Amino acid sequence: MTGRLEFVRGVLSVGLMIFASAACETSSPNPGPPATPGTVSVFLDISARVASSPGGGELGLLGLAFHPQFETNGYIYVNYTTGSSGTPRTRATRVSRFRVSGSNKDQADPGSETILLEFPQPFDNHNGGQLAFGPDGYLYITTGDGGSGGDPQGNGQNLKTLLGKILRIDVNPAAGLYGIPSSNPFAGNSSGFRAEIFAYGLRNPWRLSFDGPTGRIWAADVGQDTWEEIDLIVSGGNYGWDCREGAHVYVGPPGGPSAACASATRLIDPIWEYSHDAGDYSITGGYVYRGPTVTSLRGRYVYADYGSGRVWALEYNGVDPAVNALLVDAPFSISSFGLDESSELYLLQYDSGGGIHRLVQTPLSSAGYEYSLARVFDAYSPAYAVGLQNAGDGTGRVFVVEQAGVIRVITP
Ligand SMILES: [Ca+2]
Repeated sequence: MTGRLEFVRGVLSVGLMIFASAACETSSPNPGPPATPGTVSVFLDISARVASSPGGGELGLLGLAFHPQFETNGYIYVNYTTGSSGTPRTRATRVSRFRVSGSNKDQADPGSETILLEFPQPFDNHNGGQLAFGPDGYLYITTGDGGSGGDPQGNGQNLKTLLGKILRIDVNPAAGLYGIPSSNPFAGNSSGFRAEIFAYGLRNPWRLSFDGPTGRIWAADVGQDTWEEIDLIVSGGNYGWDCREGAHVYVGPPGGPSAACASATRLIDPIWEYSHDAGDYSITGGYVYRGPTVTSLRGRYVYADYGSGRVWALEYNGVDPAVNALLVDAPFSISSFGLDESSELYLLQYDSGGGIHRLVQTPLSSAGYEYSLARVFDAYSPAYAVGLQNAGDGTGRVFVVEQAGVIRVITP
């Protein structure tokens, strides 16, 4: 469907497992983050410069990352869309750095913006938006293919554009705004390829995460009309779009594979894909669980479908085919996942009065576990939240990204 926004609110589904009833919320069988509100305050408000479409659109403040040395330098990085879709069209993605206000680590200075990257968005959908520092200290940025449907500009396979990629930059350059890591796959090329590119052939990689113990980079790439996929990202990898959707040859509609697909080789298939046949239609990438409370999920990649609200865990040992398990079927859209400093995993309910939830495991009398969701920080109903991060500075705070352009800090 041309112009279909997959980042739209889906049909609410009925909870499959015992779901966050009041009793369940207050009598969690696991220790973990309290269901207390914490203190919530505005960390950064840049809504006046963010072009946003909360309530189903894909524009907005989409990503946040803390500099690995945030505790000493106070730097944060954000990814947002700006500009207008009118004539002339000025819609663009920005990746910017901000700094905290003086010594106040509970507030960023809106006047401290330094734009590192800005590039035009030919259509309003597919803006990627993930920012994350890797264990290598470099900043990874996911970008969408520019939008519409079927990648009409062929951006995914075009190494001369930043669209449809995973980028990697050095935010601590000797000179300039950012540097190109010398180990980037196209560093120093003489073909006109963008040296920021780390991997390509992506459609709309809505969330990417690192798993420390295995060193793997996990990305969830939203599909066109048929297949949602999970990729393990490697340097220089071509993940197929728009030659393939998932592990399948892409023929459209709309459009079809771009001309570059005729000579594209070594396409990397996802390690997992699922179809739209059962009501799912837009993958929300998560994290490999390494937290303290949901012990049965340790080492498994937890992710969801935005549209159906279903949450799964994928087990992958690097050799055998991945094994997938349904955990819960939430009665709301799930926009993103996040971690606190203890690596506890949260998921974000996407609506005007959203919630922050975590997974709870309950042992079954026979064997195994069943899973439910428990709402936490429950005095705060984040409007259209799309991200949750910790600062890694030992304070225990978490920061919630609201799509309209506000970041709030929760001090437990
Ligand atoms: Ca792919």
